[in-house]
Amino acid sequence: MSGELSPIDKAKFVAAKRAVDFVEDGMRVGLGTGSTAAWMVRCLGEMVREDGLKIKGVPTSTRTADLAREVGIEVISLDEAKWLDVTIDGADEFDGDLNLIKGGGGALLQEKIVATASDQMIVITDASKEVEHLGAFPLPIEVIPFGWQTTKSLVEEMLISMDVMGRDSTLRMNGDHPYVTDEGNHILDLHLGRIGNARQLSLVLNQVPGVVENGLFVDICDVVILGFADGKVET
Ligand code: ABF
Repeated sequence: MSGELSPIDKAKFVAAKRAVDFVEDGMRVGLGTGSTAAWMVRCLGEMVREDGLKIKGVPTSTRTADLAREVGIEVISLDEAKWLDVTIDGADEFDGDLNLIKGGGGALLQEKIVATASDQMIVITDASKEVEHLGAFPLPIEVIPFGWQTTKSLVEEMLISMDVMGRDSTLRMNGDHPYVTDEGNHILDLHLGRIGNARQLSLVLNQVPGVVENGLFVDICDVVILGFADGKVET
């Protein structure tokens, strides 16, 4: 499967390949979203088809659900699974405390729900995502469409009192139209530059009326698996 891959894709592939070693027969597995998670889904699909691995997959987006079915993984809903043995997903940033920024792929809401409903969350990524402080990557928050501009203003006002460097936010677009999540919501990307207290910011953001969830994953990730273009893996 790994054929002639670009260096970044090779790094993603080796991280994904290492992560699926944690998946055993009979497990209920949360399937992440993004290009790294897609490699993991393909690896699991190969194990299902060629080694007879018996798992049930709970996807974190419609695009992951489509890929999982395509590669032969039995897909069930989170309500059917009730609880998961492990979730494997990507990230946009991770810090030394394994706190994450996720949501670059627009799936943060389902990703956070699924990761939280798991015994273990494994992040698969590459060294470029490692940061000393979260925040250089714009923090995605999911907001309902009703009054989103008011929500945006309330969020920016709230940020004035928070330990962040920047306070601007932008509505994520999909071409000429606002991006729409699987749940029919919009995404605001917060250009914070540097986040001083991720735990506090995550709690306060979700108090703003209209905000559904934010892309800060605090105390959720258990292990980060780093892949490298030379085939090396670090956990
Ligand atoms: C997803 O993985 C998103 O939360 C995050 O933005 C993305 C990272 O994408 P990639 O693996 O393509 O770098 O879970």
